[in-house]
Amino acid sequence: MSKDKPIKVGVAGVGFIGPAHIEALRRINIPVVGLVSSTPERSRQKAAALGVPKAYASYEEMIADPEITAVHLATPNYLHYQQAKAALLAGKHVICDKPLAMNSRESAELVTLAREKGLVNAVCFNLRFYPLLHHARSLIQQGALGDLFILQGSYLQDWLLYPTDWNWRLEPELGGTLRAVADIGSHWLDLLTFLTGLKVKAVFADFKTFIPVRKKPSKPVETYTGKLLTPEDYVDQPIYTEDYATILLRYENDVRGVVTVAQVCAGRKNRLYFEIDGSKAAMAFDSERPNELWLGYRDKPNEVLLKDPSLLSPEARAIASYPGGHNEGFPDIFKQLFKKVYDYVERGDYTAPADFPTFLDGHHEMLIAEAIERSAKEGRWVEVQYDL
Ligand code: SOE
Repeated sequence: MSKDKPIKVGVAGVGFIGPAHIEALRRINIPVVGLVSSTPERSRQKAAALGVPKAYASYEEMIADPEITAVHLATPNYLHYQQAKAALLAGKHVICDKPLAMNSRESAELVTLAREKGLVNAVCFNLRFYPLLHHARSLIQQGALGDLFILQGSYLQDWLLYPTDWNWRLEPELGGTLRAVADIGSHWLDLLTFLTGLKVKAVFADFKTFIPVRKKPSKPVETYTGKLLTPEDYVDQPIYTEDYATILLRYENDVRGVVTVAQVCAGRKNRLYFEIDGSKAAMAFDSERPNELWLGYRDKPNEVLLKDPSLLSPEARAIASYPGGHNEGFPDIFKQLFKKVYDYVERGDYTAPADFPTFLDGHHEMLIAEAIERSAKEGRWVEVQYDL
């Protein structure tokens, strides 16, 4: 693809997260010229509702459009591989939601293909882009915590607590054989590696499906909207994906970790929490309070740093849009991620290191996820083999 061609985006998938992509792109002046949904009719409805000029009848039609230079994939997981591959073959840059693929064979192929084609590739590990998390990374790099000992935390949600809660992520053919681990655990694992620079070396996992049979609604349900259904027209559906996982982690440098991910925790709406304990100090973060970073000390009072650009490292200040006391939220992290991606696209040197998560990060998460799945099945430590 010509590097001089103007950036024009096509979006596939407009359920819960596709519209968040569109809104974030508009805020950074990246034109979204078309979208595609599951049927031509739904594409037309969504394009009209979201004010997007073109409604494509099919994904193939979208990637055949010469006007489109970059494709955003906000579709169910099983489509990511085939859609990303087709877009790369058609010469488009690809920004894909996580998990990147259904398995590491697919994700490895996408990494290699994107490299061969010289195209920009990104995975939506958007959590990295809270300004305080870039600041946390700077603190760790400067040695503020000392030698790292423990990376611990959780990612908890409640939107799948009741047997009547339903979503495509529950179906292995659509979401993959891992659910909570791939859907939200991948965010936590990516984030902790981003913050510390440490890779996961080995895992030991315990899984549980607390709700082995769910009531599947006969009509389509979008992510999070299941809470609003009434108990009519349901069919019994056995569930084979995990509601809960606790994973022991061994990182590089002999650092230890543990994370719990679960989607059945009442009151936890979308709570990623971590604590990092080091030889000098500790830090903690809760994504439901993303403008606060806790810093723990033994010999002086603990601190809570409230986001204020004037108090942040240059890397963090660069992704803060608003002054102190004006909160950055979920839509802002997509904006900051996409800003980095499209600045990189515009700079035009695609051999330069990327300052955003790429397909390689997505592939590494697939490798870790597969080790976790094997560990849970076999009840033993499993090493993660990084092949790329
Ligand atoms: C659903 O669990 C979900 O939308 C995830 O798929 C997202 O990645 C996360 O940001 C919020 O929850």
